[in-house]
Amino acid sequence: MSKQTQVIHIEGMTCGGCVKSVQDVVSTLKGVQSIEVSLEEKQGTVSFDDDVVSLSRIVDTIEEAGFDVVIAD
Ligand SMILES: [Cu+2]
Repeated sequence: MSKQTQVIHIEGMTCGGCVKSVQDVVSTLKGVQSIEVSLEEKQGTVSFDDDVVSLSRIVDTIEEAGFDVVIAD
């Protein structure tokens, strides 16, 4: 596999600033093509190249920013 899109559930976002924080930290990761975050759905859709960055690295980055992540299948 290389390019893939994953939907993740993000807990702890309360406002647009939180959404921006998540988007900002994830977009700085090498290998991430895009991330869209919905505050209402508590969900993020991230497209990335898993030859360059792992999903767990992305999850760790979001958690380091102060949010909790649940991977949806
Ligand atoms: Cu906030």
